[in-house]
Amino acid sequence: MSQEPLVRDAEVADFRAAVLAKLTYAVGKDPDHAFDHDWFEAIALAARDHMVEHWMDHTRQIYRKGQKRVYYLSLEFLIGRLLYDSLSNLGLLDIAREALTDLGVDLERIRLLEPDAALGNGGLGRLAACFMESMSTLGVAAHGYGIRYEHGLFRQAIVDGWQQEQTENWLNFGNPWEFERPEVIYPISFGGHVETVTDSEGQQKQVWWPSETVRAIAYDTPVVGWRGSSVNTLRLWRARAIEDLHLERFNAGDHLGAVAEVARAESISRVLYPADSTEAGQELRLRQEYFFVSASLHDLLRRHLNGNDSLLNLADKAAIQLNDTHPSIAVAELMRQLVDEYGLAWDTAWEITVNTLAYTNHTLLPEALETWPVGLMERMLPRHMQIIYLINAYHIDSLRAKGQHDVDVLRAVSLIEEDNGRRVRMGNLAFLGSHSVNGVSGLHTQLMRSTVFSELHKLYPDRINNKTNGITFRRWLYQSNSELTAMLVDKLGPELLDNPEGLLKNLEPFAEQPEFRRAFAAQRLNSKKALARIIHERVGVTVNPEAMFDVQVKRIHEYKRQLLNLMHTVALYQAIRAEPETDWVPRVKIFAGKAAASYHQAKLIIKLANDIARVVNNDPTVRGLLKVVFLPNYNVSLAESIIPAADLSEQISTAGYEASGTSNMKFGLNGALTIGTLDGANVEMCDFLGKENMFIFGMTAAQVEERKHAGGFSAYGDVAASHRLNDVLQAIRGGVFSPDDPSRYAGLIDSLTSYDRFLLCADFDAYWDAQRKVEDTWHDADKWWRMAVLNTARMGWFSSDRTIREYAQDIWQALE
Ligand code: 26V
Repeated sequence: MSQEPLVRDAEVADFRAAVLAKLTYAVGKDPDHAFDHDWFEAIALAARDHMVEHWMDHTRQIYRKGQKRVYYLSLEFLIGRLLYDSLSNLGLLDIAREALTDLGVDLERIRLLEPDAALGNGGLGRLAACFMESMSTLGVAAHGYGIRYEHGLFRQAIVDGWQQEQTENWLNFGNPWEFERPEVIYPISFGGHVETVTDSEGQQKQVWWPSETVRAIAYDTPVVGWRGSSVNTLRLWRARAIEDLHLERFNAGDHLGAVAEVARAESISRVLYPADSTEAGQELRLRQEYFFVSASLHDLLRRHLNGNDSLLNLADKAAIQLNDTHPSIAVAELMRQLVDEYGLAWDTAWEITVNTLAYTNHTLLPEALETWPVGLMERMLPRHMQIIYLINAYHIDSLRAKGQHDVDVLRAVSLIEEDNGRRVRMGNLAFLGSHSVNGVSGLHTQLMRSTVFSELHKLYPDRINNKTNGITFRRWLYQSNSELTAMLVDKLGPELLDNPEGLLKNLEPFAEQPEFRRAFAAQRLNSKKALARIIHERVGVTVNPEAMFDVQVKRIHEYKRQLLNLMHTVALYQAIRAEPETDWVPRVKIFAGKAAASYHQAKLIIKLANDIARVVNNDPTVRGLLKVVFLPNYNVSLAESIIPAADLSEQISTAGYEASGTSNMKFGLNGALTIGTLDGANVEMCDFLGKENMFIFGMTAAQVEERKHAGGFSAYGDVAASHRLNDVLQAIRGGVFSPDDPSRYAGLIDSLTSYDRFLLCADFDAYWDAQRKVEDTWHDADKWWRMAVLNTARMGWFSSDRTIREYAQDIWQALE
């Protein structure tokens, strides 16, 4: 952006003055005695002031126009740091850098002091954060609603190769981005019983007499879009007890009892559930879900009534998107508020509910589909359980009325699961209570139609639709890879920054220019050197930045098949030892990711990665041709350092299991080549990039399904047919990597051969062959870098701006 030098000087001076004023009057420090953290706070507050101006303008505008609002309900927002995000979107990054240099403060160093806001587990939470940024960029009048967890996702330490979970404390030094709203407060109730009463007009009503009430208090964080265009709000709820202290009990001498109730109430927003899709939640999880849903619905209905005379037009003015089933109790809660609190008739309320709500599904894994025991629901939310029974009864009656008497069909579409103890199926509830049900990639949406929701899909054939995920290019390119961004702007013009979806493809011809390819490779080398320094600092391993960086970073899960990658690592290790003279491609295998605390198999895989790393990295015959690194505590900030430095992106889930994946897109955008299965959004990536620009291998989802039906999970056949696979399994099983405990992996390998649920053995040879193609390509540098440039050039469609535009047009009807 060219700018008059004088104007720019004035902006730099203004920002410097603003930071100094914040340091003095808000932080209470003298510049000569300020710590780095004081500077961070002062800079953040100065940046926040800029946002607030836009925020108020924007909010006033939405009110004035009566613009339709979008509410994104999500139990997770995996935000990361906000300093560069805010400065960059406000166009203040260079100005701030210069202003601070004048003060002798290094912005790069200060930026590292900000803790990640890790209010999410993985893909689903990060998607919510990307969507918030895109909604602001596109001017969608959006509000994110969630929980202000005091502790985000646990910190992962690696001790003797094992994962250890440590408490995360992101709020320890305060949070300069948020505004506490002590006046925005709602009572949220639990438990008790429901009574049928007859009102003065002889109408029967249900009255809920809860046994427990807590308060939800709002905390608002402004979310600024690209170029500061519009600023939306992320409103997170904190739980507080009704009374800070039970005084009667305290006075009676029961000092612990007096605070126990407070602790019980406030535990609701104490900590993020650290499980991903492996563990059903418990009672506290349901309390969290209901707590934030109830507060958010109260808040948005109140806002609606501020600008409208009635709730009858709610669906015209508000769209509520449910991020997975976690907020799906919203179906019953919206009905309850409309019927019990606002006195609407059931049918009217139902029509409003369905027209307002929409549901996104993020996983088909059966163990991840939420169900709640009927007994628990009856105890915690008795009125909601009644409402759910009523919804179910009307639904089943209407099907019978249409002639549907097939018990299998009726059982499949029921809200109550009968065979496994009686449980409420939250997926079916979300489906019935929404006008739109979407998947997050083409394949995933297809599988929703043919598997979990097949019967409901037959009844409502127009309801399921696809919205392939995307990522915000502001964070995942401009901020995390400013060097590459500068190169792209240099070739394609500054307009690129405002329209990467349209203009990135203009990079294609540069793939043919040797000089540009060299520059592209040289830039990658810079990022790799920076990552090599981080690796050395964090795990003490020296890696060669000229080697191929082969990266798999994501939650550790059996279906994501980090173990398959480790098996390849072992095969490669054995091959190098067997033929040390061959012209091997030097490689660094980089792994990172957290395992759910109770997911033993995933934790064992982390230990195996560390065991293999120790053996391989210290074997002199390998001569550094292969290094293995497990980087601890994967989070958004670490991802920002790793992704620009990757040559090869591993996206190797069993086909049919990864709903979309989004790191695949981040890597592709930054010019890494993908080795992957035809799963999730890899399929769409293949469509856009061309098959010849990816390394696709392995069984397709259809083949996986076929093998499943043939009962084919035994891997004895695969092992017998492959010497290489056999050698790998023998080595791991026999303790080559665990001499201190030779049988550590016997169980893991035995279960893999007898019941290979995720088909690692079945895909092993194909994966090995694909890895050889990767090496052949790497040897041909021209070819490699041509492909890399084309990856960046063709990723424009994967912008979350495109995704949000599709939601806004097809589901929300919310584009101006
Ligand atoms: C489930 C549970 C259940 C118990 C308690 C905590 C908890 C937390 C999260 C989940 C569901 C995880 C689902 C998820 O993250 N899916 C991912 O969504 C991404 C965005 O759509 C997608 O790219 C990934 O493929 C998909 O795995």
